[in-house]
Amino acid sequence: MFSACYQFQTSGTPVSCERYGHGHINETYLVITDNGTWYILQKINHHVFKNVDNLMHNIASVTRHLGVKDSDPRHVLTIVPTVDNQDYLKDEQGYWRMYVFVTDSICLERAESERDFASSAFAFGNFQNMLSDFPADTLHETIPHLHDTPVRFEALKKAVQEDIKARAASAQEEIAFAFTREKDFSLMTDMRKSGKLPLRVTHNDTKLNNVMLDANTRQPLCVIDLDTVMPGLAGNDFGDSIRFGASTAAEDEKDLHKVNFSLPLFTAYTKGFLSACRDNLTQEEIDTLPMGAKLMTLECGIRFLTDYLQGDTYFRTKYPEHNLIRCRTQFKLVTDMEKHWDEMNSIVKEVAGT
Ligand code: ADP
Ligand code: GN1
Ligand code: MG
Repeated sequence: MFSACYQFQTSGTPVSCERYGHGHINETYLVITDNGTWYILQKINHHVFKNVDNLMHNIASVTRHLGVKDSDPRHVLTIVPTVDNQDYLKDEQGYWRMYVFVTDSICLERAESERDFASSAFAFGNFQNMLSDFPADTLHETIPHLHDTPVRFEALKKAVQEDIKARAASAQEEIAFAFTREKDFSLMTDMRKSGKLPLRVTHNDTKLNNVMLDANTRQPLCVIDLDTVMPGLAGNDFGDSIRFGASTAAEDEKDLHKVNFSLPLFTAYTKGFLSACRDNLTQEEIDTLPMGAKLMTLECGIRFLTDYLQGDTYFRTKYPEHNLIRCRTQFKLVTDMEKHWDEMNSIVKEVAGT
């Protein structure tokens, strides 16, 4: 066991520490103590999060803000302090933090039903609402330009030009796919710049596996993975959920016939999300929800592609083409969304009652 396990104020002494979950960024472990209490221990990815102090400052202040509104540790992610009363630990292996384990919960890699997906939508919509009175200017930018889509496109162009791993030849079709959509990348950032879209405090990583549901009732419990809570666009939070959860297959499915964009799942998410935060959204924000879905999917596709071209230094991969396979699923979903564009817009209008 890592010595870090013993450096937090746990109830009981840790007796086991096993690798846990399917996150692409941090190393996550389940720690169990001798009195049967469960904790989540994470080795923070310092390559991705350059300033851990700022990162943990964000998480501590956001969870404090949420905790004032709802003190149930199953509803708000709860930091376990170190024995020295700090929010994280630095040792010779890296940076560590511990969270209270959200008990009797499930975390899904795929939507098993429209109802589960709608529950996750409610959780993320509600999360955004609960942070609507959070002082955004006190948050640090933990990943600069995370959803700055034109900047992401420029990064892809540079990776293609440099081609440091000589992989561009094996990704010609994917590169062309992204390049033919160059104009799309600035659609929402331009609206933000001209003041048509407001900046909100958003989660920015609204994957289905970043929300915990009650194992029995399947009701939403808790939004987790708060590393990227920063000012952002409501449509991007909506869109990132759609990208991951409204697909009929896993993010790294190799058989693209199995990867389809599901309109019923899109509808379920739209209903859940808008039921939680519709009253706080502007008409422009509502109108751009489908665009958020397409752009977050396109962006994630080019992030995987860029990482593939650069030698897989960002996302955790299991085999050499893993990022390219992930890119292909995202682009398949973009193609599907383009085919169903009018329907997506009609669904949003109908659910929002506009
Ligand atoms: P990453 O940034 O690598 O995605 P996450 O914080 O999302 O890391 O954690 C990875 C996984 O660990 C989650 O998808 C979830 O299954 C599990 N997990 C994380 N925090 C908790 C928690 N407090 N309670 C229960 N499970 C958790
Ligand atoms: C990463 O950390 P995780 O696995 O929840 C990534 C997201 C991507 C996602 C793709 C901090 O999310 O931005 O959309 O992978 N998180 C970070 O699955 O880069
Ligand atoms: Mg995660």
